[in-house]
Amino acid sequence: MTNQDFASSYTTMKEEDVKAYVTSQMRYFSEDAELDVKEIGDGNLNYIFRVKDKATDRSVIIKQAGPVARISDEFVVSPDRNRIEYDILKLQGELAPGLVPGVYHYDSMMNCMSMEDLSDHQIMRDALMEKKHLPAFSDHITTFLVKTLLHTSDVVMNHKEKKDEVRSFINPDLCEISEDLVFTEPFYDCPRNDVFEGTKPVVEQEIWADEALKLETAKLKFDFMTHAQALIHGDLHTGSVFVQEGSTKVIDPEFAFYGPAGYDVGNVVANLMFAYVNGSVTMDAGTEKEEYLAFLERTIKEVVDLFISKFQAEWDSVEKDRTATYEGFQAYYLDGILEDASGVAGCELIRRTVGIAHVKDLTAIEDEKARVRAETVCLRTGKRLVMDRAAIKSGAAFFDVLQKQLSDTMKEA
Ligand code: SR1
Ligand code: MG
Repeated sequence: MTNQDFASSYTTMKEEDVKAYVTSQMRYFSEDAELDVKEIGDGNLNYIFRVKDKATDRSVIIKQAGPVARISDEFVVSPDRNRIEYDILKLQGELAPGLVPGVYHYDSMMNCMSMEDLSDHQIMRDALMEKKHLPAFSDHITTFLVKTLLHTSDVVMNHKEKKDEVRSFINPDLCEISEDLVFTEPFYDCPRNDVFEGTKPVVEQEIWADEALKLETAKLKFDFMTHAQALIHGDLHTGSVFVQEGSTKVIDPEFAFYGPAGYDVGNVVANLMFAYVNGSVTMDAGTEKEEYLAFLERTIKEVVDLFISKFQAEWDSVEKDRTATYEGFQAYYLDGILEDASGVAGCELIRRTVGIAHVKDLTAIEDEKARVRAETVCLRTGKRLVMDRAAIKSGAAFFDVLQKQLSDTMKEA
């Protein structure tokens, strides 16, 4: 492609096009630079290219949104998600410095953006599959959550400016995916679901036949669609986090929109639970297993408890809407976030087990019986987190739900 082509018409780029794009259009590298370009994306939606100058090792990431999802043409998704991702990464970088990658430019014609290369980091889900301990994660992620969720809310923001932000981050296609994949399809025998054969009886009896559970998921879905509380990441699972010793970077906020703050907190907790369940059924008994599970237990509890204490401290230190200072309002507001977090964690545990978009923590379990046990624990924990969400208000309370379902299910085996 010529420079002119990049400026006047969209094309889904291949590695060769990216080489031309970064030199002639972006002018990030000189024309004679010897570049190594690799498509490294393994997500469900986009194309990610790493471009590296062989001589200097200088590198950049180009992320391009196509008109349909990578996982399936069935999902027609507006490329505007790339603009949303660029804008929110800039904002999150200001609110939570050092906890997101740096972004360099956005191109509305090619629906692509460039950003910092985090090759020295590893995707957190992969690190957890390798049973690595990440002791800094709970502190980093709770700072990210508190700063991004509280400071984009009506508690702190000028209400008119906040409404402008709500408009700017309207994200109908990506929200539709979550409405369908998280809150709707996993709770009935939807053709798009992908249920592991051995787990099917549990899904049929304990999820699809449970009318009370379905009612609660409907409430959570309508809350997701109508509660424009804060600018949420919208897909904060462990595949959306890069880690390195002492460093955490939250990536991929293309599902961002103004929604319930508890959605992000719940997703983090649920995905730590997947790692815990994986470790429980795949690791041999011994010190390594005990220490790894103890690290995860501590992390699950700290994510909730540090979120609560940092949220309270931040709330107390910032200038707020007058009515938000009334006695009891902070507790009411935080209670609502925790209740949503529990409900969403529950839906995430169920949807990643039953729906189209799985997690490696479950699918990589080779032993069929162990996988069924792990999936059963996730389904039952998810159900309790949804049903009992009004009473789950601490890290210990979240973890207790998981531990009880794990021990009850293991006894059945
Ligand atoms: C069609 S996209 C499927 C899933 O991948 C993303 O990471 C989101 O979690 C979405 O639900
Ligand atoms: Mg993603």
